Amino acid sequence: MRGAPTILHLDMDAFYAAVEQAAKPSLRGKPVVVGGIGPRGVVATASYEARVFGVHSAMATGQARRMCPNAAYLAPRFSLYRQVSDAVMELLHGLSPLVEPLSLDEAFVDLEAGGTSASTQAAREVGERLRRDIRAATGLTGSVGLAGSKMLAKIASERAKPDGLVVIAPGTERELLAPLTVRTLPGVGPATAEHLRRVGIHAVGEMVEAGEDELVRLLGRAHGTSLHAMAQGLDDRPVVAERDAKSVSVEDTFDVDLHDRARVRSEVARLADRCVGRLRSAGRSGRTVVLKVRRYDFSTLTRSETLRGPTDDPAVIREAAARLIESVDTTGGVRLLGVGVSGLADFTQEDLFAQAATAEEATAEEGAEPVADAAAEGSGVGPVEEIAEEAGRRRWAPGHDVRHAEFGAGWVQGSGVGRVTVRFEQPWSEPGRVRTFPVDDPDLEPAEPLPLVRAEEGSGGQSSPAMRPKSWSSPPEPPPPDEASSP
Ligand code: TTP
Ligand code: MG
Ligand code: MG
Repeated sequence: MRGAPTILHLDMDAFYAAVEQAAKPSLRGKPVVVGGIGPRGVVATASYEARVFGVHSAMATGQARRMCPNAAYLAPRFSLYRQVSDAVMELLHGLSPLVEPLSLDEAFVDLEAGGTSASTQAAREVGERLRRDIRAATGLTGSVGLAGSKMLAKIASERAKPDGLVVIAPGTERELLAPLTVRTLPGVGPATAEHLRRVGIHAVGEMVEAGEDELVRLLGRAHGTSLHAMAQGLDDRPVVAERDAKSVSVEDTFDVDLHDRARVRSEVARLADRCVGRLRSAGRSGRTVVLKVRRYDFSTLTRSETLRGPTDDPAVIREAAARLIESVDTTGGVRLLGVGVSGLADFTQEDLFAQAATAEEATAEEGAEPVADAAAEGSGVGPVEEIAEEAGRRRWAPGHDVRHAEFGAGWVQGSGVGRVTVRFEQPWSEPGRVRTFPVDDPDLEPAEPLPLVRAEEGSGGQSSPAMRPKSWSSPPEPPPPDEASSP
């Protein structure tokens, strides 16, 4: 816990949707939903304009379409999000060597480690400048939280959303946390919250009042002790530079050796859930589940199982840990149990969407089927929203970039019944016009995303070349002389 708010948490606003709005002038200020657009698709995120209608991350896209039929529904473009993320992370690295990314759009920064003086004023100035630099380099807004600990910095950036900055002055943490739901604390997932609810604890302040002994009784020693501290705003977790953390684990030592096999199993399940809580609060996922058992005679053994891909799914990790404990003889009694996950990776969600997209692609390539798919998906929805694959070869995903031999750069607004509708505009142009082509028009081809901010050589503007990601430092090809790019 620091005396000055020099831990910074940044989270970009409506990240994927904001990138799409920056790329597509006609969508600025409008509801935009990015996610799986197939029949079983899930919303990755929605622009704030779409959130007004109740659309949010992880909702079925079908449900979103019913709530907000007029939004633009776009397939994600991960490579572009990654490029923008790299540009933002580069700016963060300019502030301090200690940058801990939690996902593509989010990171902690230890400003003191970067030489910012330990004062509210200095921290606030760095935060405001960062927001301006992000805007200049990417055209996007991010929200910044500043506090004396990671937990509070993250709460601050949530309060700052969208497009703001909030400082939590050291010394006010306890008061600020007291009325908030227990779920605010890192490490309180649905299971722990339910545990607490059953004994009448809903708010963070009630956790403090319950006292450490009671929390330890309810949640076990390690978890109870750490949550009691967190509830008072005492959070000493350091900002860990990226890639330093290779595994996440939790363990409990029991006051009395466990002999009952059923109890051992239930403790393992509980530890697995806690481990998932840690994993998720770090925004990560892992491939190898590790079980640690210390027996009555202090002999300690570990067992591990490697999954096919990284996960942060509590059910999957719980089941793996359950299989592992079955291979351990615990008849003499157990002093300690631990569950860990290693082989950590980031961005589980992206992986899931990438898999979903591949699956959709695979279906789309099977010939006659996709037409039926498109028809099913299109029921009750405007035809421009569909992905269809009539020709059986080319697939025009809504939102993806194209280039037309005559009209230049644009993006797919929709396709269906043998036609594809393209809007010809670029990130730096006025909103462009729409034109429709046959899906197999030889003049039309898929294209790479354009940079969001055009490099202006030697301009006196506020953006300097250093702020742009390396991959964007050369100007893109000039827009073709078509009517859509008139300045
Ligand atoms: P978030 O930072 O949680 O959300 P956001 O940036 O869209 O909106 P805000 O922070 O302003 O509330 O997630 C960052 C990106 O991660 C998001 O734009 C899309 C992706 N994502 C998913 O793919 N699935 C999800 O369930 C969530 C929460 C996010
Ligand atoms: Mg965000
Ligand atoms: Mg985020």
